[in-house]
Amino acid sequence: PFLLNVIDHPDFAAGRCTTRFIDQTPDLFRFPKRLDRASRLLGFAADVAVNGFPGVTRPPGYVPPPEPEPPASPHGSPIPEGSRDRLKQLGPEKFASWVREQTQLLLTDTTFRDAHQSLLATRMRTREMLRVAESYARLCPELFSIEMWGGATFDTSMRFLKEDPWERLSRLREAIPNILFQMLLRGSNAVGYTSYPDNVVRAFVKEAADAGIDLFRVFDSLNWVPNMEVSIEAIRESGALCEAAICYTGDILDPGRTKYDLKYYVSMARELEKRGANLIAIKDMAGLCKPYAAERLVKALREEVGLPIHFHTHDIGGAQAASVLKGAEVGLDVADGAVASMSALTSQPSLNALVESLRFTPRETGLDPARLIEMSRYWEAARSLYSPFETGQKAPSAEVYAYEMPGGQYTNLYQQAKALGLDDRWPEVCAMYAQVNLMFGDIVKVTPSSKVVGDMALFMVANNLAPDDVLDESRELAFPESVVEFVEGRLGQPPGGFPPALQARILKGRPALTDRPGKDLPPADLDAARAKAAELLGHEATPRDALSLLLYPRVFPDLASHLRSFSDTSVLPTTVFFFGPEVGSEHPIEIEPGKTLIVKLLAIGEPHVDGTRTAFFELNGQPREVIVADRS
Ligand code: 3PY
Ligand code: ZN
Repeated sequence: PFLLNVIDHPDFAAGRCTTRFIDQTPDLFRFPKRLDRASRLLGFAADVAVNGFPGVTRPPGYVPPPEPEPPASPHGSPIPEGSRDRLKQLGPEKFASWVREQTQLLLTDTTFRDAHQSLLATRMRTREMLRVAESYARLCPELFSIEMWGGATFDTSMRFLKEDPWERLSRLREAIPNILFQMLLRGSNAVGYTSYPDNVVRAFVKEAADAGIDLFRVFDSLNWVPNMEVSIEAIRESGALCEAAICYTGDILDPGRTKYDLKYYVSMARELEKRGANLIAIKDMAGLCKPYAAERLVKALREEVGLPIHFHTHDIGGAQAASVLKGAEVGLDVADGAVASMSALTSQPSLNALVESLRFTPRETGLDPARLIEMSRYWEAARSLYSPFETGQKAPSAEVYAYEMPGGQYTNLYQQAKALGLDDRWPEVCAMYAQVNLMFGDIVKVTPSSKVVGDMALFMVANNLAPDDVLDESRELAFPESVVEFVEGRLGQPPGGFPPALQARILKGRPALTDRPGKDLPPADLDAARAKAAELLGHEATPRDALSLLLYPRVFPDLASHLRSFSDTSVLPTTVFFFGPEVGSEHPIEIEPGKTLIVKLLAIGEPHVDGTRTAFFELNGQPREVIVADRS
């Protein structure tokens, strides 16, 4: 291969080579990977069997559960028409009018995204989603939408699950052609934690719509509408539905909290309507919109805005199904729920309970409770595969109203606190979270602004600082990077601006942005990113790969390297992926349609002197040995 590399090299072919050509042309030594897919998969399986999966502890006495069986659906029969067919027939505006005028409470299923993001640290693999996808298409065509992408899933797929998020989208799309697909977009933060150049946000929206997203729920983590404008425009251009969100914080019923009152939310919704939204979402990420507040808010929004209202909440405190129902009484158009076995606590209220609650009432949902029970059984079995990621939370939180911490953050921040040795001071961290919010001027807390509040709370508890100490000029404090960027305006502007004393103290006289951060970011070079992605992947890259790299410049190279070393490991059953194959059990692994490998791990040898071990496999009945470095 070396000689061929030389002869095929464009510089050599063009005669541009000197005697130092070989020394100076390192890519001559990049040879095509010789290992076939089976060997690479065995390499991965052996590595996990010997070293474990990074960050995952096998629970004591763990017996791998069987793969879940999807509900039986009339396979091969025509797929019934659903909301997506209606959108195609009507287009976004007329579709939105239909939503507003019809009488059912329409329902979104969040099980594929927010439910596992909130309950299982976003660890659900595409495999469990694909297994049940066809059943959804046939058994739940009455759903308004399936939320299945965006939020933290993009990051986690690549960083942790070693999957291409685009692949999840397109494969699910193929299996569920009839129901709207919905994603959560963080405005100018796209599916990341920082501001991206406008051309990246635009290209991302276009690709996501092409790959199958029908409805984008877009929000800004400070409710700053200018930060949503590029996304809103790009979504409208793509032909998808634009659902612009108002993030709910505070308590509109509390006369003592006037910053986020009913008027504030109504005027924000009006502004979003003016800017071209097709629907308005109430995004209640911390489950603070209690039943009577939901009633008042939905009623006002329905009266003051001409768009359908879609309510998203987290059942952290335990009262949120009541909020949905109170909203439904005053004209709420769409609500989010998660299938029962993936609902409640930090997740959404139970879809099954909402459907049952509205049976035989004017807002009946049209979904079949018996079919939803079957879905719940499926997800219950799927969830059991992810037991290492369960938080152990057993009951609703009584503290959520005091701390206003979003559902998805609670467990994350706890892990961060634990890593700093602050887990025994957790109540202090929570109380500090609430104090930091006030120090920051009472802000909306949702990714990424919630992370800033959390980082500051940890910083203050770890350094035994009270809010007054933070403002004390005589103290030399190295504030967390995220906090400095926040007061610099790199996430945008909070309502009412930054508290001037705090901003001056942290920036030490440096100027802050007052405009959209994206406005001054130079456009990203999409072609260069694609070329770089190709180099990392070792084969041609798509514009989607380029976006993955631009959004996650440190994560994508690791994913690419994983794919080169081990091939696409999303084909492995979940228990094999996280824990390696059990000795003696046989695993059929379909690496492509119609091509299945039968893998059986026979034994793992004792360590050799060089620190490696041999894993003895049977592959399709033939013995195979794999040498792995033992790093355990
Ligand atoms: C996300 O941005 O991931 C969220 O779920 C915010 O609530
Ligand atoms: Zn949510």
